[in-house]
Amino acid sequence: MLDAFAKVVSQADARGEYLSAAQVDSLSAMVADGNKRMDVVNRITSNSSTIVANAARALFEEQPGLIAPGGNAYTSRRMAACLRDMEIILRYITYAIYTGDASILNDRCLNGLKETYLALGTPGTSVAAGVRKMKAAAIAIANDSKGITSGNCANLIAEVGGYFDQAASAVA
Ligand code: PEB
Repeated sequence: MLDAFAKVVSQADARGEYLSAAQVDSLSAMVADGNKRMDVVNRITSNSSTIVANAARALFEEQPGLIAPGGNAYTSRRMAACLRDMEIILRYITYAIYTGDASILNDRCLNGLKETYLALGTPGTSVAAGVRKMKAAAIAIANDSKGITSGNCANLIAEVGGYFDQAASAVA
């Protein structure tokens, strides 16, 4: 489990060198944007139930077979497992955003998840579609300019989107 700082330090250590100027610059940029990063996580966290519920609703509307008899989210037990999985994935994505590094997301959540879904008969491509819906909702919430000082968040939002993309492609 790494964060953006530990990651470049371990890379530099592997070469037996100090951090490069480019590495220092990118860490400085991360520090300068630190409040934005915390704000983005805070917004996603405080809207997590809405993000999950709306993404699931949209997914079932698009793929009604999932909630029809025989579907993988049919019966309230499976529906609950599905909503829980989406919540878990979103939570690990917030950890990646906090730390600026996807290793905790990869190691503790995505690693082996595709195989788990295969074994369960859960369609991974449907989980991926659900994750992409959460991505759209989370980014809309994070980018909402109401009530905040406006600034350039393009890099940060691209990074956030990248974590959702990694989660979606890991299970599809
Ligand atoms: C991953 N999901 C399920 C299980 C596990 C995970 C390990 C089996 C055990 C259980 O039921 O609890 N657990 C989950 C996760 C981590 C973890 C991400 C990460 C750390 O520890 N069904 C659908 C949708 C999708 C879905 C496409 C989007 O139709 C999910 C939601 N996951 C789903 C369902 C089950 C499940 C289990 C329905 C139950 C399947 C079953 O028991 O038949």
